[in-house]
Amino acid sequence: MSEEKRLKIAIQKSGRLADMSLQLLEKCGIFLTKSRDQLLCRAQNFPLDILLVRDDDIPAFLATDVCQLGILGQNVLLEKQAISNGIFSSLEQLLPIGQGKCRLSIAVPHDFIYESIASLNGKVIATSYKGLLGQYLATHKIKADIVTMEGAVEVAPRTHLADVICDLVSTGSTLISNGLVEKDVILESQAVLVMNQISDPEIAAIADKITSRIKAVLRAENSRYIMLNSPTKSLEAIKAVLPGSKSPTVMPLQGCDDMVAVHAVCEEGVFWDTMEDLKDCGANSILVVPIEKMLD
Ligand code: PRT
Ligand code: ZN
Repeated sequence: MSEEKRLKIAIQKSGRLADMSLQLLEKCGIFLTKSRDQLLCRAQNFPLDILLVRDDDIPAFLATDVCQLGILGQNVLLEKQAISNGIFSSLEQLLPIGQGKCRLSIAVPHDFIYESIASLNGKVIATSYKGLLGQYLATHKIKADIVTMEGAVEVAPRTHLADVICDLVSTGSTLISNGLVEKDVILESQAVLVMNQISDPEIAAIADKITSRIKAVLRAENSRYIMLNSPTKSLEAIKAVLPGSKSPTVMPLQGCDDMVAVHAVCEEGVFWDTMEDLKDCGANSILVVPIEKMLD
């Protein structure tokens, strides 16, 4: 009997994307058997193995077909593509996950006079992203020296290792506590699902299935189900206010000839402002509920 074919997906073992990646797979109905301390977890109910590794290693695992899918920051993927001569070019970003958002930015000390990117000419820039930074400087025709650091990039100006830095920023508090000011954003990044070309049709079918489950989970997470009662005459105004909803269901309300019930899936955020706008249009009994699963 031939062995069942299984797809391998690599996710970060520990760090900012680790819990999110595992939870995403669990929300796709995938349950793991082995403990997270191991390198490889096996899904019980899906032909999927999960490799728990450092995020920086995921592009190489993909490129060498050790795994076929991976979840990692765009910043890591694009940097690997920038510094290598084509070995990562077949890796494709399938979808943004909407988590791990950050930006790769140039930041300078308070007393550094930064008028434009040209102020970097002749300066020393510390970074862990020499590929992306190098491309950015070349595009803007800036000649600067790049000092590569693996971590603690933010201390480089204070220790006179560099004049300015290029590093990931999310809240900005690391920059502030190191007396640095963000000036230029080189890249807006977030976690992405990445795939390498798959030649085996059975593995490709598993990849399609997991990808469409991830898409469905992300779509459901970003969507809300709205229920409200509307005066019949206000229906068009109310439909115009419903965010990201294509064709709401409209039903009669028993005993109220001039009112209807409206149910809609809204694929955009439903904020208090939206609810207040709906109320101003004449809606009442407005209910907004989360959606657990969604498949077209
Ligand atoms: O061990 P392993 O190599 O797997 O992990 P790692 O230490 O390389 O990565 P990790 O877990 O720190 O980050 C994983 C991914 O999270 C990154 O590749 C980014 O895609 C994303 N991400 C999102 C961030 C940040 N936000 C972030 N703020 N990665 C790093 N930072 C660092 C940044 O380098 C700086 O030191 O946080 C500091 C700045 O944060 P703020 O909030 O003070 O601005
Ligand atoms: Zn890393």
